[in-house]
Amino acid sequence: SRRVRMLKRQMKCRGDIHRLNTPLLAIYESLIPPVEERAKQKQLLALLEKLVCKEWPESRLYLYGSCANSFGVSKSDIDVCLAFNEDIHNKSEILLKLADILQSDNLQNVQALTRARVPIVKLMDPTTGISCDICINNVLAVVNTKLLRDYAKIDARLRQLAFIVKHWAKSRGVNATYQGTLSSYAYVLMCIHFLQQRSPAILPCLQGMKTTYSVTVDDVECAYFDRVEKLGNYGSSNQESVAELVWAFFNYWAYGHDYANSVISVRTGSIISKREKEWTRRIGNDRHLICIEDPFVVSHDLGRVVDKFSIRVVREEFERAADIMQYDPHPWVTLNLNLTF
Ligand code: 3AT
Ligand code: MG
Repeated sequence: SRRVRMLKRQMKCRGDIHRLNTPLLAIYESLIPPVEERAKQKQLLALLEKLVCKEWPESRLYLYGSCANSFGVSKSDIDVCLAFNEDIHNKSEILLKLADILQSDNLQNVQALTRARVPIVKLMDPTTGISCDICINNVLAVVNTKLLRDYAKIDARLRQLAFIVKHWAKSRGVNATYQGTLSSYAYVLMCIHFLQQRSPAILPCLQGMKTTYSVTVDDVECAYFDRVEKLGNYGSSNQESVAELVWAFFNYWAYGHDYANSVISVRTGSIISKREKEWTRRIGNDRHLICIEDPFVVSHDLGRVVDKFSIRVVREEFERAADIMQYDPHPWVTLNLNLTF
C-alpha cells in the first residue's frame, strides 16, 4: 500500500476538474447564512447585553467563533464571550448567576456547564430560534476570531474552500473533538495554511508582516497586519479555481503531508518541524499525530485531541475525499456535499 500511495502522490489533477467548479460553488452559496439570520443574531445579542449589563455594568459581550469569523454556515449556533476587565477566579459562580438571570427572562434550555473544558452557559432563544453558548473571559478566542475574519477578507476562495471542507467534515463525522477528530477552527487553519502555501500564494502570512493590530491577552502577545483592505487583490496572480483547490487540499492531506515530521503553522506561513517544537514525544494526553500550531498560543497543538485510532479515521477520510475528487463523476454527491436548499 506504500507503493500505491507513492503512485497516488504523483497524481495529476483530473482533466475535467473545471467541470466541478459550478456545482461546488452552488454548494458554497447554499451554505451562506441569509441576511435575516444575521439580524436575528444581533437581536439576541442585544437582549443578552441588556440582561448582563444590569448585573455587571462593567462587563462586555463579544461574539466569537463561526458567527463572527465569517466561516459560519446557515443555522449555526452562536458563541458569545462575557468579558470582564479583571481575572475571574471563580467562573462557576458567575456562570450559575448568569444562568439564573437568563432563566428568569423567558430564555429556554438554560444550562450552566461548569465542569466542561471551556465552562459555559447554554441557552435557546425562542423568539429567534437561535441556540447560544456563553463563556467567560475567553478573549483569545475573540482575537483568533478576528484573525480568521481578516484572512477571509483577502481572497474569496478561502471562505469557499473552508465552507466546503467544514461541510464535508460535519457530514463525514470528522468534526467532533470529543471523538478525537478536529474542530472547525482547526479545519479553517488548515485551509489558511494551505492557501499560504500555494504557488503563487493565495494568502499572505499576516503575522509575518508589519504589526498594525496588537493586544496582549493572558500574557500572549497577539500581533499582526490587519489592514487587509490595503493588500489589494493579493491572490490574483494565482488563478486556481475552487474545484482545483478542493482537489489539491484533500490530496495534500491524503498523500502530500508529512505527518511524522511536520507541523503546519499559519503564524509563520510555512511548515515547521516537530523536532523544533519538541512535539516528537507523547506527553500526557498530547500525542501530536497531526500537528496544527495555534497562531497565538504557539505551545498549543490543535491536533492534540487526535489519538491513535482517530488519526486513522481522519486520514482515511482525507484519502477517500482525494480519491473521489480524482475519479468520481459526481464527487459532490459521493462526498455527501448535497445541496442544502
Ligand atoms: P462551527 O461552525 O460552530 O462548527 P466555529 O468556528 O464556531 O465552528 P468551534 O465551535 O470549533 O468553531 O469553536 C468556536 C471558536 O472557539 C472558534 C475559535 O475562535 C475558538 N476555538 C475553538 N477551539 C479552539 C482552540 N483549541 N484554541 C483556541 N481557540 C479555539
Ligand atoms: Mg461554533
